[in-house]
Amino acid sequence: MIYDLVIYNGVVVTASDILPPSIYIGINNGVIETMTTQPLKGKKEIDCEGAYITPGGIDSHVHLDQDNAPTGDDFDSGSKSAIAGGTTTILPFAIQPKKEKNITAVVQDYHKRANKKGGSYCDYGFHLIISEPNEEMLTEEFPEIIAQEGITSVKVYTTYPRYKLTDNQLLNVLLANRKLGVTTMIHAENSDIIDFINEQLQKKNLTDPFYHSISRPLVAEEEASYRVIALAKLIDVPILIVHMSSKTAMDHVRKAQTDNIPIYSETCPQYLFLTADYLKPSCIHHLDPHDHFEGAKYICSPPLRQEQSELDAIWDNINNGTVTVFSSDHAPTTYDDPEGKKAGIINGIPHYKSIPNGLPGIETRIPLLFCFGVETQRISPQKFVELTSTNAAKLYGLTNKGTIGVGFDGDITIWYPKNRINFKLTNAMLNHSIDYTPYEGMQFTNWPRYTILRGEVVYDRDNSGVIGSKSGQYLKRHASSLRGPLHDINSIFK
Ligand code: DUC
Ligand code: ZN
Ligand code: ZN
Repeated sequence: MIYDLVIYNGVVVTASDILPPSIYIGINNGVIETMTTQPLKGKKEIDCEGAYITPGGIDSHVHLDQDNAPTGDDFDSGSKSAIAGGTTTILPFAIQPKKEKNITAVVQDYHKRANKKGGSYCDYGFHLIISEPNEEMLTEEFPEIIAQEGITSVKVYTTYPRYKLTDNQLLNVLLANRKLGVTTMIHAENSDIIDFINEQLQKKNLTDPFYHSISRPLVAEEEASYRVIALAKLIDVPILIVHMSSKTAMDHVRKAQTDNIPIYSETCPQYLFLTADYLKPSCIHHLDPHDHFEGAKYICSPPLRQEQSELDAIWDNINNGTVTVFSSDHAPTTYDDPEGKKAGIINGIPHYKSIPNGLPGIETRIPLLFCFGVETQRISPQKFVELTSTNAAKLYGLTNKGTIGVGFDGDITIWYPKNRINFKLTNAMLNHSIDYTPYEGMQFTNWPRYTILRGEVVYDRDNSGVIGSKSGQYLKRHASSLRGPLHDINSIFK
């Protein structure tokens, strides 16, 4: 038997195991057909030279082709960048603008966006962002979308006038999602605290990029995280709190998990690797000492935190199991563009409130955690796989993805053998359409050598980089399998 692709002489890592290097992986028609110690023959064969083999990454929090980021990545550049960073599946958002009543139209619009330039380099699905829920949407339109489009997750916000829901609206969404088996992702920051601080800063004319981080203090995330956990507890429904950056907020999640309440947590590279110092005009990591606006490159929400101890606490919560998924929150904006980060310079004065929010990171997410987590032995290889792929597959119902096993899609990342490469990252090395990376100058000790999407080598770092075509498929998803049956619903909510 000749397989389409055979991968051998590498160390296969799953979320639970590290297999011996004697395993041969045989892939046919895009699916892993066998894993055996018997040597296999393939039309194409890859000798991994003893390096790690991990499941293709799943980046379950990505913003592409959004109206609020006209200089950001679209599906073309964003998915290419994903592939070059070892990610084979992405879950971007389809966003309901407040005035748009028809969410089916919203999803159709995002299908068009995904196919605008001929499709995606990697597989993809959509989460839906709901900014104005109503009874008909939740009980009639949404069940149809789940059935037809396989969209089994919804993101909602506790902040931003454009998106935020009241607690009452949130409860209605949670109840509907419980009945439908949909996972709710929540952006948890207290909107009134942020508005209040903004007013104080405004009065004092404190508008430099750094004040963005002052305007969104830890306590805003802590309070809102605690509150949404309480709301989820009331309905007994799974939620994922996205992009967590605070130790105390993580403590709330850990306590809830200990009490067997289905609360999940997401964190992102920026909350492990960058402090609020990057927002200051004097930051030594900025490229141009004469440009006092460079802090704008690091504006994201929740903001980068001041204290290294907060970042260390996120690492601790990765190792103790509180963190469920590690996503990029790739929400980029070009720096040097009047519609990009520089929209925050008005009449020559920086105004942090007008600076588009978000960082690029779809391509650097996996290499960062591999180099500074696995290779430094700060986390185990299995934890790396769990956070970058397996848990996202389970949480978001990607039943063919998330591990290396017979019957699963042949989505695979092959690394270099240890100590083979060592380089300083520059933005020119990346495939996104953004003019900077927050990780410029960091020393990387590894990078995906090959990315394989359903059995096809789509990225070969030493031979032309991204070589795949736009063969990414739209993925209809299933209900989350991360948690077993819920308790019986309280009769007053039936
Ligand atoms: N929330 C996100 O999820 N991404 C970018 C900005 C934000 O507030
Ligand atoms: Zn958010
Ligand atoms: Zn986001």
